[in-house]
Amino acid sequence: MRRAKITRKTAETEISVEVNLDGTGTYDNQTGVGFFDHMLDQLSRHSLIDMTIRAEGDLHIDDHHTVEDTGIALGQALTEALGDKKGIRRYGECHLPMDDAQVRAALDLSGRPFLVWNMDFAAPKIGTFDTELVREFFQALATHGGITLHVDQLHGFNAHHVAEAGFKAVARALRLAVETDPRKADAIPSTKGAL
Ligand SMILES: [Mn+2]
Repeated sequence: MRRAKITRKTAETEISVEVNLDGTGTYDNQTGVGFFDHMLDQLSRHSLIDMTIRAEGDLHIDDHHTVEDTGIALGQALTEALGDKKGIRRYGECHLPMDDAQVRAALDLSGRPFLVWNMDFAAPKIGTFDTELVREFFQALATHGGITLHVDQLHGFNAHHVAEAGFKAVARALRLAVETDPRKADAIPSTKGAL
């Protein structure tokens, strides 16, 4: 069963994340940050990873701790659900267009966290949401999910479209990477024998 549940509590946030890698993309995400919930829903729907996320953070300060710590907990949940990574495809990529925006995501479930980030938001805010938090989320996800993650904006001027294309591109790439490769379902996809 490739599932995990993580709970994480600090002085700044209290978060629970449940994932099922072999899901159908059903989700119930409530962080108190509307735009972020919208993005987490996209991440689930387009990766087909079921996600239930609850976050209660110090939103009276700003959204930063809530967004970053949700990325940490989701990364930890992915790591736990993937286990020894036996049989997975490991790599995934996607060019995701959304109206004016196109974002490319390429990732490796390598166990070696690394983020390459080439996104340029034309506006500092989407509604009340700080666009710089998109990077904070993916940095936390890559670090705690053990993901080598490259996200590149190829086109786009509307910040909502660019952000959403980014989440969808990563979702699609994740879907490919976590899926089982039926040609090699019994082996860890590395010549080192471990990931
Ligand atoms: Mn949208």
